[in-house]
Amino acid sequence: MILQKFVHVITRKIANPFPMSKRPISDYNEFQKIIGQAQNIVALTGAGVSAESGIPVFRGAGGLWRTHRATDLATPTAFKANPALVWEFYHYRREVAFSCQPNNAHKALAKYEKLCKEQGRQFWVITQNVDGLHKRAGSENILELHGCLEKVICTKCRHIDVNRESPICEALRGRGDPAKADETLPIIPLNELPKCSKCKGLVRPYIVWFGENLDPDVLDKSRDLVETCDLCLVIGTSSVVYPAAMFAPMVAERGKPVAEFNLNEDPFDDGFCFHFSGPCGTTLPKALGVDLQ
Ligand code: BJW
Ligand code: ZN
Repeated sequence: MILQKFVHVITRKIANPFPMSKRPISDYNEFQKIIGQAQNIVALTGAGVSAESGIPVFRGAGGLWRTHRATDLATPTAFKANPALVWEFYHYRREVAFSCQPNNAHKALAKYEKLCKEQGRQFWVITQNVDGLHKRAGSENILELHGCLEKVICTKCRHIDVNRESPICEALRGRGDPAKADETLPIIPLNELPKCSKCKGLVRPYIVWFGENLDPDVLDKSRDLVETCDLCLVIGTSSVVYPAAMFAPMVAERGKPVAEFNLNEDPFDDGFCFHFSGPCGTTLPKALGVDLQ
């Protein structure tokens, strides 16, 4: 164990280009030197990357839907207890996501991926987001760790459908607006909730909820990328939800540079090389050196 820690400290010191610095630095020029030489880059994204598109984050201000914490509705227990309420929440989330546009952070990542492709370098986005905005911005190498809002899965036969209809069923029309105190409306009966196109069973959002396993193929591919990348960007995530939360620290443990982009002033981990504080719609295009005009 002690030997393992010693190896980590040594590898970090070798790979960290700024051994005198105790904390991550915010030097755009130095970052550009590192990213310009990186061959396998991973960008791990969270809710903060979509905040400037108008999609609320989960924790902190904006994390409530009516009186409920968003993370309390994103559970299998909540769905079992009240599928209509959870569907109202997701119907609202779908309407918001489908009507929002990718912002400069999504666009910068997509543009940088294209540049990497032209130069024979590898660039992947591993996202915790379910809003589909990376794809709509033009990113192609995307792994969606927590599912996506435009898919549903049958609770009976497990059939997965892509469904961008809004509302997804007639009973949800006009429901779910958090600003309207419509929890006094009658609960939508089970047989009026969205149904499977194959077996007519109840479908649920294709989202990974707390306590549920991630898609094993997505998880394996993500781990492979995290274990082999030579640079990791960690953008707009509180890094509290596992397994995603361990990815950037795993890269730092291997002695490879990690660059964090977050509104927070303080870095998540002092083992990261870079920390760029501020809205990532501004910091990320600047750091990647892409022109979005
Ligand atoms: C900006 C910005 C701007 C804002 N610019 N920045 C103990 C140890 C290890 C694991 C566990 C444990 N106890 C329980 C677990 C398991 C659990 C877990 O991690 N719990 C933790 C809370 C402790 N994990 C799971 O259950 C996962 N499954 C799993 O591990 O299976 C195996 C297993 C099961 C059971 C036990 C043990 C193992 C599944 C996790 C599924 C997460 N699902 C959700 C909801 C679904 C998505 C949806 O409906 O949309 O995913 S939860 C929610 O959190 C959502 C997000 O993807 C996820 C992460 O949140 P994120 O993206 O970081 O958002 P925020 O709001 O937290 O942060 C936003 C950040 O942006 C902030 O830092 C801002 O400052 C910043 N920001 N504006 C830059 N403009
Ligand atoms: Zn079915």
